[in-house]
This record gives sequence, structure tokens and C-alpha cells, in this order.
Amino acid sequence: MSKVPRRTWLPFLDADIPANCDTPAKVAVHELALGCAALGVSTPRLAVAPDLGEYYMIDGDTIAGGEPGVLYGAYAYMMAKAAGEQPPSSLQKPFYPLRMLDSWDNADGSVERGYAGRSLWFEGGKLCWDGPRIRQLGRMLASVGVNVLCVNNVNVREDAALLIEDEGLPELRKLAAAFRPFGVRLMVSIEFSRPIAHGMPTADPLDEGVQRFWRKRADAVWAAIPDFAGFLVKADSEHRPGPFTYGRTHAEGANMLARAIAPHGGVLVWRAFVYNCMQDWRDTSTDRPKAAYETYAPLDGQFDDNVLLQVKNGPFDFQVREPVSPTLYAMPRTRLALEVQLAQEYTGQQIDIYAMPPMWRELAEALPPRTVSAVAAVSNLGRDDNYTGHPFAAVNLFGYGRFAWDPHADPEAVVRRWARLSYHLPKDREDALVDLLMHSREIYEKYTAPLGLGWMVNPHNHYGPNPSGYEYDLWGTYHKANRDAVGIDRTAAGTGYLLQYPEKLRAQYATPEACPDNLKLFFHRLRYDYRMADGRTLIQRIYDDHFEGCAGAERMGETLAALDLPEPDRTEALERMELQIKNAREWRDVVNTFFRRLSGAEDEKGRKIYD
Ligand code: GCW
Repeated sequence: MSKVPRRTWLPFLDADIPANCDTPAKVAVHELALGCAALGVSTPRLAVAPDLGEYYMIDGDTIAGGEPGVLYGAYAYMMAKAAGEQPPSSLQKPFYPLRMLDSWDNADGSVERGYAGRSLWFEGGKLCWDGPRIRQLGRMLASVGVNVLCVNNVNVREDAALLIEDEGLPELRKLAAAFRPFGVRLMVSIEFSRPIAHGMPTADPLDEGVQRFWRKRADAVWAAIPDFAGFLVKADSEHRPGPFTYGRTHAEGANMLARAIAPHGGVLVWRAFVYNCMQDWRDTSTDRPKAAYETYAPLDGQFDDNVLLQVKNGPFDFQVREPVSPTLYAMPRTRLALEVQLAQEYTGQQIDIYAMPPMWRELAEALPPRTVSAVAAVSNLGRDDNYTGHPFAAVNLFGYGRFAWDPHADPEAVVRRWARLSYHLPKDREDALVDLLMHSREIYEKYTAPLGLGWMVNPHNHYGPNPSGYEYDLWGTYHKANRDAVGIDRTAAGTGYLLQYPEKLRAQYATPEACPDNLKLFFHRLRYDYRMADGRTLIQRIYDDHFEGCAGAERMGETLAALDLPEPDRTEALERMELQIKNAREWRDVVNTFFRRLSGAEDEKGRKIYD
């Protein structure tokens, strides 16, 4: 028998949704009856206007909208009431029409870069799930407007490839039916070379047999699931197969698949995460952050209309801080999707607290409006009781949905809304929790990778410090610290990466003086005695930031202990906080010792740095 699922930020919805609620409007009626009674507020009536689709409007006691608009409106109404705020009164429309969650779940039940337990819907090579838990998840996703779920890892392994084949489609169809009442459509990651597994001699996108193979597959998928969202592809990246094997471009590869699914209204999401992952560290002519732009910018205008090119927010790979990917500015004639990562691969692995909404706000401000037409987030979900490992990691799923709906929403208001819905703390404690979350990234950045220094992590698992861990490796991720200096010159005089930005953006990074401190060592190679704008030397800033970051983590521990969170969140959060503090001390001491040994520079404040 399944346990009652945790309610995360929707504690007032404390019963399962009956299986006969098979449309968003029926779910909305059920949820309003349940939630409004629990909250002691009047139950609005629904006016379904199919033309409105995802839009909704709350007017007095009526929620008008399409499907799933009325469901979004129902949650918006109840969440506002639960938070003691007014529901929105104007017509509500999402900024991005596609608000995707990409899970990196494998068919064997493991989750690549998963920090919240095993997969919620795979085990033993097959789809299988717990109904109440999936309905609770559907409720969570609909409450923040996520509308597409990619079911499997972009690294497609054998059993997952079967999802869209005759063996797998009946179960996929059932999962689609489970999420449909929540306005969530499914997507699947596919393997570019799949025709070969079916005995074909090639997967060349220009081969007619290959084109026929994919058309037939698409016909079968959409016959089983008419509202299926589309396919996601990782090609020619980290040893995945792709069009390069056949001397074809990524536009040729993507368009071939896009044409197979276009008659069904499907979208082909093609990831732009392509770089040389077999680099020789001695090779200074290759600079990994330049890779995506070099591959894709020349293809602007060549992708079909139903292709979405999905670009990670930064040019590397979800480091604590990166500049916005120049590819996002370079392709005005291509439909782009922005990819962010809720899974905290490099940002604390759902042990260390790291609230992302402030970071997404920076992104929204950096990107001109309508540069991207969709967003995707790598999921942080798993089978842990609380869905996200750390109970506070739920703020990132909640915040992501809010960001995808309205990228300009105030991040502090979003974080506060989540905190209030989840915990209902007295005002001073709520303030303390919001403050802790809002500063969590800054603190994490300081004790791990300040000043734009990425990649000092332990190889493979990516948790904990290892300053030289990736220094002589294949992945193109070097800081080149020596006894005098650290960082990479990526200006015109260096690797030339800076030249990939539009002219007016270049100036803000072009000189060490103009470049913001938090990206200085990403763009520049600086001597340890370089004077920062605040008068401190670079080496002193490295020491200070690591000491301050670690002290910040220790203070977070005190704040957390005084919050009096309800159980089991309190125990879960406190247990993880012990690990976070241990991690922060390790980072402080390892990184400071590394730089002191190299530079010979003493800490001006005489704090303990090891020999
Ligand atoms: O950096 C890498 C991650 C991989 C991931 C890859 C990607 C799914 O470490 O685990 O693979 O990014 O985004 O494709």
C-alpha cells in the first residue's frame, strides 16, 4: 500500500484526487472543493471557455479560463488565499508557452545527477509508478504551470529507447493519461542512432530509409498519445550519436526528425550542448565555452519552425556562476529554449541550500525580451518522501514554474510565497527563512567558486573541493593557477570567446576593471597581487571570500536551528545542514591552502590556512 504523499507547498490539499477526474476542469472542481473547505474560504465557480486555453481570470467568485487555464486559476486562487494575499485580478497568461521539466531518469530506476532518490516512474527497465504520488506531483506541477514533462534521460540507454516503440508505448500512454488532467504533456528523449538498432545500415538523416523509420515511429507515438509534446535529442555530445557521424549538420539532423513529427504538431527539442569532451589539456587553441556558438551560430535560419534549440544558460555547464551563453544572443532566426538545472549538480546536490530564483532573475534581465521562446529545467525530483531530497530544494521547482510563467516576477516574493505556503511560520521566522534562502547562492558561491572560478570540484560526482581535479583532464575546464596568476584570458587577446557577444555586451567584460568581480577569473587571467576595485589584492579576496562563505554557512545553521520548522522537514533540513557546514569548511580549507601553497601569500588577517 502506498503511503500518503507529502504535500510540499500545498498542505491544504490533503486528500488524493479521484481517478474519475480526468480533465483539468474536473480536477479544478475537486481541488477547489477540497482546498477551499480546508482554508475556510468561499468556493469560486468555474466558467470554462475553451478558447482561453492556458489563460485564466479570477473575477470575484468566478474563475474563467480554458483548459488547463481554470486549473491554474484554481491553484492561484487557493495559494493566494492560503498566503493571505489577493488572487491576481487581471487576465493571466504565461510568458513562455512551453514550460518544460526534463528528467534525467533512467529506465533502471536510477537518476543521472539525481539527489532525491530513485526515479518516480521507472524501475527494472520499465515505467511503473505509485498513483497517489504521481497525482500529487501533477498537482504540484499544475500549481506552478509546468506543462511538459520529459520522461527520460537525454543519455538514452537501451530500455528507455523502447518507450516510443511498440513494447513501450502502452505504458507511456498510461503515464500520459496520468499527467493529462494536470495539463502536463509528455516528451521523450530519443536516440539519434536508433534505426541502427533495428538493423538498418545507417542513421544518416538524409537517407530515405532513415526518414521513413522516424515517420513511422512518430505516427505510432501520436496514434497512441495524440497530445504528445515531442522529442528531445542530445546528439554528438559526450559520446552520444549524432549527424556528425554522417558528415551532416545539426540543422540537417534536427530537421529530419522535426519533419517526421510536424504533421502531428510535435516539437523537436535539440540540445546545443556540443563540445569537445576529449580535449588535451595541453591544447590552448580550444576553449570549451566557445563550442556551442561555433557549432550553432552559423546555422541560424536553417532550422525548421518546429525545432527548438535548447541552450544551457551559460557556455560551460551549470556552474555556480557563468555569463549568459553567447549562443542565446546569436540566433535571431531560430526558436530557442533556455535550459536551466534544478538538479543541484554543481550547486550543493540538494544537501547544501541553494535557492535559484535570484539567479533566474539575473538571466531574465540579461536576455532581451522574446530572445527565447521556451524554457526547460533539469528536474530535481525523485522518490524521496519530500520529492526533492532537501525540503528547501522544492523552492526551486516552485520558483522555476513561477519564472517560466513570469520571468520578471520578484524573486523574493516568489521565495516568500513558497515559504509561507509550505510552513506558515510567525512573521519574524518567515523573514529569517526568506533571508536565508535569498542569500544562499551568494554564500555557496563564496565558499566554493567565487570570482568566476568554476570546476574546482571532485571529478565525476561534482561534490566537494578538488582544485586540480579537472585541471589535466579531457573536459576543457581549466583555471591554470600557477604561482603568479589564475584564470583564463577570454578576451580578443586571449581565446577570443568574448568576441562571440554582440558588440555592446563585450565592453562590460573586456577589461578586468570593467568586468564584474563575480566573473573576473572567467574572463581574465590575473596576478594574485592584482588590486580589485575595493583595494584588496586578488589573493586576499580569494581567502576572504572562502572565510566569509564558510562563516555564512555556519550562520545559516544557527538560523535554521531557530526556525522551528514542522517535522519531518526540521530534521531533514538540520541533518543536511551539518553536512553543508562540513562541506563549506572543506572548501574553505582546501581552496585556501591550494592558493597559499602556490602563491606563498599570507592572509593579511592571519587566519588559519594550512601549510
Ligand atoms: O555535464 C554534464 C552532466 C551529465 C549530463 C550532461 C548533459 C545528462 O554531468 O550528467 O548528462 O551534462 O547536460 O547532457
